[in-house]
Order: sequence, then structure tokens, then C-alpha cells
Amino acid sequence: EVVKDRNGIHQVVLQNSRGASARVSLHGGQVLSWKTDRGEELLFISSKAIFMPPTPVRGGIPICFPQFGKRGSLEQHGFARNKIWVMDDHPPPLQPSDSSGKSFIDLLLKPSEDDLKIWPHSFEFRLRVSLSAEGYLTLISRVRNINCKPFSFSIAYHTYFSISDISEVRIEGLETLDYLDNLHEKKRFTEQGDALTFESEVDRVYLGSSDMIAIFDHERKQTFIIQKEGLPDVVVWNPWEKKSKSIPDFGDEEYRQMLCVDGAAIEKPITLKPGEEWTGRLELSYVPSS
Ligand code: TA6
Repeated sequence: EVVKDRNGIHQVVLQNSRGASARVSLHGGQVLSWKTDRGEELLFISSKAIFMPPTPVRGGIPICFPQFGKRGSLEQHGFARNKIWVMDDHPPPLQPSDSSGKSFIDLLLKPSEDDLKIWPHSFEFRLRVSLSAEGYLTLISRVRNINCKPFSFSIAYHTYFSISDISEVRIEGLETLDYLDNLHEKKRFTEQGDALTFESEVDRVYLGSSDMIAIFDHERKQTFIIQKEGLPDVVVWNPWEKKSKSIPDFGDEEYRQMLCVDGAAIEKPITLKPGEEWTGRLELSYVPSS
């Protein structure tokens, strides 16, 4: 179902037979909502989010492409999340498992003449967002080099999970990994803990992670499971109180109700030769946990 938001931007609502739903905006190809069959919202959206292109909405799952972070002439986290995507009526076939029993939408982003001026690489970015019968959310990205010289990109699904309180959550699956710490000039450290818990601002890129990460929310008695392919790194970010107060579209205390854990490919950018295509898959699910 296609609806329009308050600024006339098209959003696509996906629904499964049990009443679970997801909402994807053509602005940025950004997932803005993912709800359980009981209508519980699983993603964080800031109460001060700005729904006015080209500003990316604070929350949901912005797609950082063609770069993560700030480097060179591209804006922070690249331009894909600031652009209007289009519905892709002729998506090349995916594996049957990517469609069977799922409600899905295919979106497409191609560079405009202006984009090519700041990032001179002809690409097609096809995004499939799907909701399974169990209510799991899958994002499949396919980036193709359209017969131009080889180019490299980094990518992150900047996922804002809604949590009960930051003191109640722990992440498992990042133990013993190296990470680049954005709070210490991106220096490399090694994770010592047996699970990641939060007492202050965290802004890290964990490197070479396994393909399954779990976020336990003790109060909600629920665990988010992140399963990924082609996305070797994991960004973990909570701005904490001081930083979130300096971000205009972040409410003062909201940092307690969110945690970004992003499937990403950052340390080793992906290089595509002419005609080559890269695929990255992210599946988000949730299970009751004791
Ligand atoms: O999550 C890592 C990070 O780069 C943080 O440093 C912070 O800047 C965050 O992304 C949000 O970036 P944004 O451009 O969406 O405000």
C-alpha cells in the first residue's frame, strides 16, 4: 500500500497476515517503522525528527552509502539517505527464498547528473525491503557498477533499535573483536568484555564480526537478532546525554530509548569492476527472552 507523508513523500506500508507491518519512505529508501503483530514499534524515531528532504529522518534505518562517516567531498554518511528513491518495477530476480511468503517492496536509486559531479561513478542501487510471515524484516541491497571504471564504496544500515532503557541492554556477538573507536581518533582497540553494556557514549566500528549479533533487552524480555551476509562490520552507537543534547533532531533524554547496531562494510570498502554487482543482506528478528 502506498501512502503519502505530511510532505507528500511516498511511503510504502508492508503488512503480513498476522498484522505485523513495516513502513518504508521513498526519501532515502529509509525504513521508518517496523511493528510487531501487536502493534509494538521496534525501531526508534526521534520525537524531534525532521521529515523534510534532504534531511534524513533521525531514526529507523537510514542507509549510509556510498560512504560511512565523513571523508572528502561527500556529506556525512553519503547521499543515498538524502535522495528520493523510485519504485523498481523490473527488479532482476532474487533467490526464491527472498520472496516466498513475504510482503516486499523493491526500490531503486541511480545517480543524478548532480550526484555524478560529486561522486563520478555510474551505479544502480536496488533495495528490497521485505516482511516475513513471522514478522521479520529483511533488507537486501544490490549495488551494480554500470559499465564505468571500477569504484569502491562503504555501506551501513544505520539501524536505530527501540529499547526499554540503555541500562537494560547488552549486546552479544562482539566479544574479542577489534574495533575502531570514533571517540579516540578511530584508534584500534580489542573488546575485552563478555557482553557489551552501556554506561556512557559509545561510537565504535567492530571489525570482522560473525554474521549473528544479539541485543538483549532485559526489561522488555525481548532479544533482537541481527543476521547479515556481506556486512563484516558492526557499528555500535549511543550518543549518551551530552552528545544527544548537541544534536538538534534528538530529544534530550531519548538516548536512553535507542541503540544503533548497524550491519556494515566499512573497514574494507567494496570495489566493483564494470558490470559487477555486490549483494548485502540484513535480517532483523526478535524473540521473547527470559
Ligand atoms: O553511528 C556512528 C555515527 O557516525 C556517529 O558518530 C554519529 O555521527 C551518527 O553516526 C549519526 O550520524 P548522523 O549523520 O545521522 O547524525
